[in-house]
Amino acid sequence: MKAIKTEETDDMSEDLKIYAPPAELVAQAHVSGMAAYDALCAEAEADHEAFWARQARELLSWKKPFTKVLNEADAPFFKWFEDGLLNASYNCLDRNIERGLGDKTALIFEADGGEVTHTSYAQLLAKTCRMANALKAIGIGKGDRVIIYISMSVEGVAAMQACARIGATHSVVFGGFSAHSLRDRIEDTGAKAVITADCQVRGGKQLPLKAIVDEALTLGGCDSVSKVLVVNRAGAKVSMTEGRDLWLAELMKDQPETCEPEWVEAEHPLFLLYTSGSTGKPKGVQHSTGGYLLHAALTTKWTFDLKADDIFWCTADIGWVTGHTYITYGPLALGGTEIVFEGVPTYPDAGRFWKMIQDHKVTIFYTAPTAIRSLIKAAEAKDEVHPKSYDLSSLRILGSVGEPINPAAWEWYYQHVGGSRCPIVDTFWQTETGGHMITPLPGATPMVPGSCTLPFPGIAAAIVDETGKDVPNGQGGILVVKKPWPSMIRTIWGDPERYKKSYYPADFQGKYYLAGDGAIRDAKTGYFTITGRIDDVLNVSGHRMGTMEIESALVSCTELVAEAAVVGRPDDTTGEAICAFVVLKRPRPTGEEAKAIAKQLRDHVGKEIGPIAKPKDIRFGDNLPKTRSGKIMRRLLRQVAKGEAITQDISTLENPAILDQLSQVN
Ligand code: 6R9
Repeated sequence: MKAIKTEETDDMSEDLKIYAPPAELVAQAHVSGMAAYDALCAEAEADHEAFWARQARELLSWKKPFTKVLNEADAPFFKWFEDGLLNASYNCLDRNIERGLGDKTALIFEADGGEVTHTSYAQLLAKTCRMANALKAIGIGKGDRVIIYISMSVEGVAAMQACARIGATHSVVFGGFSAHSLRDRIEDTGAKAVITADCQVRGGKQLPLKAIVDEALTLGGCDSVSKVLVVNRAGAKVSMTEGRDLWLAELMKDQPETCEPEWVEAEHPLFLLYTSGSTGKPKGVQHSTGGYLLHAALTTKWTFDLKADDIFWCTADIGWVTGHTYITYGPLALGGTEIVFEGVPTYPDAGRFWKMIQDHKVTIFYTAPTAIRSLIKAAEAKDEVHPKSYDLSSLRILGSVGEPINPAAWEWYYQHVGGSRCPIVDTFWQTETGGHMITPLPGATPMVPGSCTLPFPGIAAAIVDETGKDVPNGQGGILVVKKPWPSMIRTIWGDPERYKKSYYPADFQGKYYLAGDGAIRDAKTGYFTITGRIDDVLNVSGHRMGTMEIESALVSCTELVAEAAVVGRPDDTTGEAICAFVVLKRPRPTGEEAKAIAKQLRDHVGKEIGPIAKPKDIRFGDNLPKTRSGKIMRRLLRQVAKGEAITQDISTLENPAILDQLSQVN
């Protein structure tokens, strides 16, 4: 990988706005300066396996050291460090205590209402072990799957660690998903147990969790579940089914505070996490133990430059991959101190993030562009919630994840949150990649707003055309990764064929990992900019949603909906917004009636998938625009959704009048 040279920086600034990393950060960073970055890239390029093997030996503790690095015999089902034995929870907890960090704070938990609790490494280990023993007591062991449906909490992190400790594979389901989505995941994983809470508390409100688990389990297909373990978060009223449901605290009460880790092979599945693809049901992305944990630790170290006295705050939920890698695994594997926040950025007001940074003296802050954009709006409307009203001088590094960050939001984040002192790491990666793929390193890479800059050392990212040929810089194309890397997806749970088809398609002779995003490299600097998904996946507030999933949810409202097409349209706050075009089984409604039906359909989608999937716009037509062969003209619908003039040839449209109908927002 040819990296840009620092001396080119002056050159580049003629046409690009370049932000150099601050000298004092460069001086003490884990990866200090572009020469160090270049050297790491060169090391990986010279011997890919040796590079990763060195990192795996330096960063992880192995019960039995690996002797094999990469096994490509069954490509694209790659194996890394396959004969090594380790345990993820041992790496995140015990070994930090063995290194003298037992009393160090691992987690600073701040509840929705503002109460703060500190959990030391020794306490987190004790809690994890008691939970691990509790899981064993109900018959969970190595290879069993456990669903975790809980909000941000110490228990949530401990539950993931407890599964890892006994070799059970966890699958965390975001607390915003509906009973139907939860049921689908339970069924697909064949989980033996569900760990949940009575409720979650967000924005001053209690939202049920246990009741949704109860509902999911009545929907059918969940026979594998024999136990539901319930955390008492807020004393909410729940019904407990005799013989199936147990209060977790009661089960843990008499369990010992020690639990011998289950030493697993590096390839043992640490977790499954469901994410949307362009077709069909969400995919259960399977991650390994060794390779995944390695990249979680290495990227936390290099991208966030995590040091012993940092206070790290990743605002993502543990229900998303970002919460897995940069809350549960990466920072803990390095013995860091991190914030776990239960609430929402706008409660009690939109200054909550800034107040928490001030109160906890956060040094590294990692959030999503959509959060930044909504906080910009609030801050510009009211000084009290503007970052300038808080002392944010503890910050040294900022991060962004989940979607492209537009240059205006980048500049605001840089100036107003980072005081023009803190580098922003715009980290491009995916559920499937396990950790950062293309990102600046804060003490090395000169930054350009809106660009995720250069590949992480050891990641062979490239841009190719449809035939797999490299495209020259300055020309857009398809983002691929040319060599396997340790934290990559191993398979789609229960569907290896779909894994192959989705990520190693025949178009590239099955040789390159297909990310599903388009990208372009700057002609001069070689910097990457992600141009958006090239498939039918939307990114709404950093959440991945398949258009097909939302369409199926709409047409599952069989009494009303005949046909539906879903597209994305740009949105100032959420990045993309969901726009649904619907043909009803009854005459096309207008006015108040149309509004009422649109609401009914939104609620239906909320019930089928979860509130995050509710379309922002719903529009009704007598028909959808189709080609002669009956294909829905999605490109046309995207233009209609944006309110743009139609530039496409619509001569094949049977009834052009429907375009007027579909332009009307309800
Ligand atoms: C970690 C995460 C992955 C998709 C990905 C891309 C988009 C993520 C981005 C970004 C531009 C960034 N994406 N980070 N686009 N710049 N820094 O978000 O995983 O939920 O699987 O989403 O998000 O489109 O393909 P996931």
